[in-house]
Amino acid sequence: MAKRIAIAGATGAVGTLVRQMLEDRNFPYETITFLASKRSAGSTIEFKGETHTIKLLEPDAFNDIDIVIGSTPDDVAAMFVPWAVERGCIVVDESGYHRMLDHVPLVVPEVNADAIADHKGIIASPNCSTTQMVVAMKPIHDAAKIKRVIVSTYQATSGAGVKGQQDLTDGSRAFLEEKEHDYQAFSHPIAFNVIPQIGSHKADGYTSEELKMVYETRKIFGDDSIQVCPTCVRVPVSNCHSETILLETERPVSPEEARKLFEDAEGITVVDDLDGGIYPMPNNSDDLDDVFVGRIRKDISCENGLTFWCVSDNLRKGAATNAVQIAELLVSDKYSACGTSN
Ligand code: 11C
Repeated sequence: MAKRIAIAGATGAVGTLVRQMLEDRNFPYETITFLASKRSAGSTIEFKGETHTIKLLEPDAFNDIDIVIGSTPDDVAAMFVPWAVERGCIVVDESGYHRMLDHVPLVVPEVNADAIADHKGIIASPNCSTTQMVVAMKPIHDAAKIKRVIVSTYQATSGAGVKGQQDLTDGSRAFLEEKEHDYQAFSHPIAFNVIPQIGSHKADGYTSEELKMVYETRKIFGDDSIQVCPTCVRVPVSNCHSETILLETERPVSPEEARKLFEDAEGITVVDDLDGGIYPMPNNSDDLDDVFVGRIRKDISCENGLTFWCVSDNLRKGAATNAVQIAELLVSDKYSACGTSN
C-alpha cells in the first residue's frame, strides 16, 4: 500500500542515504516530501528524475504525511516527532531520543519485525553498534538461548558524522606532515590512534554508547536476562563498524552449527576462511546492507562459548537501511493495517 512519505533531515549523511535507498529499492509512495532545517530549506534535490524543493521542518509540514523517516540528531527528534505524531503520522526515528520509552517499539526487522504492530506513532531504530550485533545474535539465540555477550567494538569515524570522517583524513595528513590538527569530533587525535571512549561516562565506568548496547539489546530481544559487557572503541577507519563478539549459550553451539545458522539467517553473509585470509573488513563491507560474519570459532575459555568477528556498514544497516526496512514493513500488506489516523 503506497503512502505519503517524508524524510526529516533529508540533507544529512544518513538522510541522503535514505533518499538513495528509497530510490534504489523502488519504495512505493503516493507523495514524497523532503524536510530539513532553515539552512537547507528552499534548496532543491533530485529524486527519481524530478526536482524537489526541500521544505522547512516545522509543525504544519506533517499535515498531509503518513510515514516519516527521521534522520536527525536527538534534540531535533525531540522537537519534531511530537509535531508529526499529533498529526497522525508514524515516525521511524533513527535518533536515540525515543528508543527506550516503553510505548516505543525498538525494531530491527531481522530480529523483531512483529514489534512494529504495537506502535503508538513512533518506531525507533537502534544505535548502529547494537543493530549489527543483534542481527548476528538472532540465529544463535533462537537455537540455543544466549545467556551472556562480551563485545568489543572497533567503530568507524563516520559514527561521529561527517566531521568525524574529516578529522580522520585531515588529522592523518597533518600527522604525516608533522603539523597540528584541531580535532572537531573527537577529544583525542584519531589519526594513528584508538580511543577507548564513545559517548559520555554514564555509570559504573561505562559510557553512553556501551549502555546503549546493553539496554537496546535486551529490549529488542524482549529478554532482560541477557547479560552484555561492552567496550566501545573508536578506531581510525572511515566507515563500517567492526565487533568481536563472544556469546555464552545455554547449550554448546559448535562452530559448524553456528556457521550453518548464520548462513541460513536473514541479513547475514558469512565471510570466513582464515587460511585463505578471507574475513569481513571495513574495506570489503562498505556500502553494503548485510551484516558480515567471520572468524567463527569456539570460545576456548568457556564451555558453552562461541566467538566471531562481525562487520557492517554503520551508515547503512546501522541507520538508513534499517529505517527503510521498517518503512517497507509499514507499507507492506502484513502491517499496513497498523496505519495512520490523518
Ligand atoms: C557512534 N554509534 O558510532 C554512534 C553513532 O545512538 O544513534 C550513533 C549514535 C546513536 O558514534
